[in-house]
Amino acid sequence: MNLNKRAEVELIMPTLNEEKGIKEVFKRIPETVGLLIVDGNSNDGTLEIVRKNKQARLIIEKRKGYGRAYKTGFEKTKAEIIVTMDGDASYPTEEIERLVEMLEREKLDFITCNRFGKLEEGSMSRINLLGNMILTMTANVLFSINLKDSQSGMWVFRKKILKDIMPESDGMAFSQEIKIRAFKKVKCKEVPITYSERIGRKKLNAFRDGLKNLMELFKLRLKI
Ligand SMILES: Nc1nc2c(ncn2[C@@H]2O[C@H](COP(=O)(O)OP(=O)(O)OP(=O)(O)O)[C@@H](O)[C@H]2O)c(=O)[nH]1
Ligand SMILES: [Mg+2]
Repeated sequence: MNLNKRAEVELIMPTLNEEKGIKEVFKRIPETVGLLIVDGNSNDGTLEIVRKNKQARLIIEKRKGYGRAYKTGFEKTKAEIIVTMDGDASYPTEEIERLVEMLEREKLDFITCNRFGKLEEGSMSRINLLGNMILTMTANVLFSINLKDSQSGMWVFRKKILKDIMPESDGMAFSQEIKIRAFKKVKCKEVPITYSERIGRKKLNAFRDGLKNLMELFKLRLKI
């Protein structure tokens, strides 16, 4: 696939106070990829850093939530292929082009990246590991799917499928919901990647957010 036309592939990244992470991510994004930052009105140096980056378009989405940020980003992109990842440098930007090519070559609609492919030291605490296992197993049982990582934030997919798989959640549960809907409706693949320790301060509370995601799984089961 020719990735020279920037508009074709856009990396959409939600950020909330990620000044340290985003600096690192910016150094590693391939030039062929468009970049859309959906910022939750950060009060550290994130906005300044994004505004200085010529490759990046910036949207400020004041409404709270990871899912809300993606909904806004998905509405605003004109790209045919969307790539997502956190702004904390934990995901492998160098894999973007290979994954887009895989999407095209294998005529897939949606790729989700499995962080357990190669989990670098320090990238996931034991409580997060356990939480991930429980959430992924529950999702697999409830929805008859076979994911290895239901919480990964790196996806590569065709924009045109959004009408069939758009999640309702505004929060962190957006991530599991988009995968569940995708695996039920379109041609999907889960691909192992390397996952690194995040740069910058952790904001999630593993226990509270994990439990919330678990409840959301049961609620979603009643809907689809
Ligand atoms: N715009 C926006 N971005 C958000 C919001 N909440 C989180 N984010 C961003 O969404 C991405 C995912 O959040 P993280 O805190 O990294 O979640 P996580 O990967 O499960 O947790 P870590 O293990 O700490 O990295 C990061 O780039 C955050 O900055 C929000 O309310 N609005
Ligand atoms: Mg993260």
